[in-house]
Amino acid sequence: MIDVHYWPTPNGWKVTIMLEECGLDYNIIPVDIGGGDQFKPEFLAISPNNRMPAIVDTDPTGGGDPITIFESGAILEYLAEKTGKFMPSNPRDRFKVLQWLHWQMANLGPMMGNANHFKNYGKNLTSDPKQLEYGTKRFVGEVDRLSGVMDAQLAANEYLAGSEYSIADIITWPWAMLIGRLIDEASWETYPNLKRWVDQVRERPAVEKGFRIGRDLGERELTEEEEKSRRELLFNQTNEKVRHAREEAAKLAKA
Ligand SMILES: N[C@@H](CCC(=O)N[C@@H](CS)C(=O)NCC(=O)O)C(=O)O
Repeated sequence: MIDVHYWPTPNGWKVTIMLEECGLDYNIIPVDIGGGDQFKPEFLAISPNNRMPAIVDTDPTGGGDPITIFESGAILEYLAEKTGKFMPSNPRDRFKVLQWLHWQMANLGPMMGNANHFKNYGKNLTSDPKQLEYGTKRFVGEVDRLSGVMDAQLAANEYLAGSEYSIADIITWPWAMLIGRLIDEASWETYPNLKRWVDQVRERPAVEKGFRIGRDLGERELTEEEEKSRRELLFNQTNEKVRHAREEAAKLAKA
């Protein structure tokens, strides 16, 4: 059985979509990132960067003790290896997939996260619009550039890594499908091949199902007080603030 430490966000959906695609059994363990679950010592012992998703496989590849994995890219590689699905076995094609998987992790995910921060969250964090201008321009600009990179790749290929659907598509789709919402819906006209692929991947039943897992978890209307503490928690993280939780996690790991 696989325990998935999860909250319904693009990085979480990558894992539920992959599990649905592979037909693996799993348990959802909610990590309410607005409520601070990511700082609980028992979670930090699994995911030391205080970010979800993370998994614990109690029946791991190769046998032995349960295996814990954080970082969605590593999780998808592990599940692909465990099931022999969505990653080719020959090195030439495998590395085509892996280069796009790492591209998503290092480029599209972080740039979209930062673009969203400056463009949307920022206005609740500062009353000075000037502070947001440069960051918005820089990161929305990068998202536009990266959308062009995908569009060109998808003009020449059905899927991101070539002719086969793979973990490169599974890891990229949950972010890429939000590009219209982040830039503006009209921007899809600039990336017609990307739009074709977003719609095509969405038609897969496992994608639709994985994307809906735990939808209700994030839907509760928050009070103003809860919103304020959520902002404080998510956007004021320093070494000093998480030190205590990390020390508790280290004690737990030793016990
Ligand atoms: N590179 C990580 C990113 C994970 C990540 O940023 N998760 C966010 C939610 S989408 C999170 O857990 N945030 C909690 C926090 O900011 O404290 C991955 O792909 O697994």
